[in-house]
Order: sequence, then C-alpha cells, then structure tokens
Amino acid sequence: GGPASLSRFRGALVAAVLGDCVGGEFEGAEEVPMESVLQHLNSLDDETKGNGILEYSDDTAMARCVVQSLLTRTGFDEQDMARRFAKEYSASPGRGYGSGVIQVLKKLSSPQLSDVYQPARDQFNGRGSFGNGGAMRAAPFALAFPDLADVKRFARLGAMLTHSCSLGYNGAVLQALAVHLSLQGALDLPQQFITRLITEMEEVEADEAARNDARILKEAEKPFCERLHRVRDLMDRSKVSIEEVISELGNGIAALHSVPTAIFCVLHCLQPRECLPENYGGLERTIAYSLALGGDTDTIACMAGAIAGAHYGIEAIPQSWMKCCEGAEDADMNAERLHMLYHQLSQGG
Ligand code: F2R
Ligand code: MG
Ligand code: MG
Repeated sequence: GGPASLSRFRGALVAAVLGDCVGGEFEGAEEVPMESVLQHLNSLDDETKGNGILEYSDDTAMARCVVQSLLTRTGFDEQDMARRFAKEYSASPGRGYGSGVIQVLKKLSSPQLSDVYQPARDQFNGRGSFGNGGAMRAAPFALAFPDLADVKRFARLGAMLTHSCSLGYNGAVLQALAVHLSLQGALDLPQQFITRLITEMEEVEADEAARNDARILKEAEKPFCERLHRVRDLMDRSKVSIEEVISELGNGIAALHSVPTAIFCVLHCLQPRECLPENYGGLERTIAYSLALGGDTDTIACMAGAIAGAHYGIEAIPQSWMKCCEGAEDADMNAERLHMLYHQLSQGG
C-alpha cells in the first residue's frame, strides 16, 4: 500500500502482537539457536497439532490500553490512559510485567492520586525506570497522530506514566518515530531512514534532562544517537554475527539495549539472509531474527514487528501465525479505527 495505507496500519498493530506472543517462548533465554526458532515458528503452521493460543504479555496488554485510550478520547488523555493501565493490571496481573513497574501500576489505581506522573517519578530512588516498558507500547502513538511533533510529544508523555528516566521515555520516542517513518514508506530507502532517525534523536537528546540522565548513568552524551550510529555501521557490513549484534546493541530489558536492536532487526531483514529460510518474506525474517537474539525476545520482536508491519503491510503476515496469537484479531480491528482517527486528525478534525 501507499504511505499511511490501511494495510500498513493493520500490519503494524498485528505484527506487534505476533512478536509479543511468539517471542514469549524465548524471553530471558541466553542463547536461542535459529533451529529452535524455526521449529517454534513452523509449529504455528502445523494445524494437525491443534495449537493452543499463544497468550500475549504485558507488551500487548499495555499497548491495548494505549489504543483504547487514544480512540475513546480521540487523542492523548493522561488520566484516562493511567486509569486503563491500572485497571488492566489489576484484572490480569500475571502477564509478565517488569518487577518495578508493578509498584507504579498499583499506585495508579489509588483514587487519592492527584498527579498521575508522580508514581513513575518515585521509581528507583527517584531516578525513574529506564526499562523498555514505555517503548514496547509506543507504536499506537504513531498510528494515531499524523504530525511528527505530536508523535514525539505524546509517545514521551505516554511513556512517562511509568518511565520517568529519559533513557526509558526516549526509547518510546525512538520506537514511535521508527513506526511513523515506516508508515510513510521510509524503509524503501534504508540509509535515509536511519539518517532521519539520528537527526530526530539528536534534537530529542539535546534536552537538559536527557543530558543529565546520560551523565549520571555514565552513558554516551546522546545514548540513543550513539546506538543508532552503531546500527548504521552494522547495516553497512555484509556479514554480521548474532554475537556481534548482541555485544554492539544489546538484547536486554533496558530501552537503550532493545529499541535500537529492534530497529536493526528490521533493517537487517529487508534482504534475504543465509541463516533464514528462503521461503520467508521480510516480516517473517524480522520476527525470526529477533527471536534468535535471545534476551528480551517478546519485546524486541514486538517492537520490530510494529516497524516491519508498517512497512510490509497486513498481506505479509501468515494467516496461520495470526490464528495462534491472542489479541491478533482485536489488533486488526483496532488498526482500522486508528487509521480513521489518523486521517481525521490529518484533515485537522
Ligand atoms: N518483566 C519481563 N520479563 C521478565 C520476567 C517475566 C516472567 N517470565 C513472568 O512470566 O512473569 N518482561 C516485561 O518487562 C519488560 C518491560 O519492563 P518495564 O515495564 O520497563 O518494567 P520496569 O520494572 O520499570 O523495568 C524493568 C527492569 O529494568 C531494571 N531497571 C529499570 N530502571 C532501572 C533503574 N533506574 N535502576 C536500576 N534498574 C532499573 C529493573 O531490573 C527493572 O525491573 C519487557 O521485557 C516486558 O516484556
Ligand atoms: Mg512481555
Ligand atoms: Mg519482554
């Protein structure tokens, strides 16, 4: 489809759910042989196995809250979004949430709470979380707001409800930017895509709070920009091992160690790769490759899935995968509603 087509919206939201559901199998594993990944993915095609449903985790649970809030409020409403996070957590606490964020979600359910951003500020002795929980649910901001400044602003504020450290919320901004650009067709020119991300993040990370956090955490002056430069270097190489990707970019639970990694997975899998089946299309390659990195597989595959899905569209998603994943059909329906909201807002409505 063309830029911002319905197919791209559906691809983005559905592939994010798929990444989360199929990635859950390997979350936390140190080494994941590609053979195990392919076995897992092949089993989704095997109807004779009568596959059960693969459940979604916190990544999708929170993204669903973001989607419902943006649709119901026709825009960003922090009170409404915070209420939905708290309600979702109390209804279904066993979705594999991060151990820190649980405290925030409990506090957000208090009727006495006057500032919905305060619980997040109190995390980790007042330093705030740098986990990837804000980034994992950032894609819907790119699917609701056509304007780049809105995408950046609301992805940041939406993440700050749980992640007040700039290394947490700027990960969400980067993820939303990547989905936004992909939706416009920017992955047709991968070099320009990565350059554009670096340019945008240069501005985002010039912020005083970001500079302070980077200094305190002993990171590079502009940590996400520095990682994106590493992504560009790896992209330019004809062969890159999984070990190099992990050591250069990371595969962990911190936004800094997972959002640039997810972006790399998408870029690396734009072309066929020796380690992946020839009959796989780009979206299948992206999900399989994300899983083979090990570590935070559900979240990296979820984020890579959103960016790749916005590029390849819904047609690239195997039906058999979709059928196995809890929440995939809901995501498909919600994508249509977000598409309408996006076009309504782009006409100044
Ligand atoms: N939590 C998980 N997976 C682990 C176990 C799940 C288990 N298998 C199960 O079945 O229950 N996955 C999910 O968590 C990630 C998103 O986490 P989020 O929302 O960012 O949480 P949190 O608690 O804010 O941060 C995560 C951890 O990062 C470390 N951390 C963050 N900020 C820190 C700081 N300022 N100082 C020190 N450490 C900090 C802490 O260890 C946090 O617990 C996703 O992977 C999602 O899938
Ligand atoms: Mg998860
Ligand atoms: Mg995870």
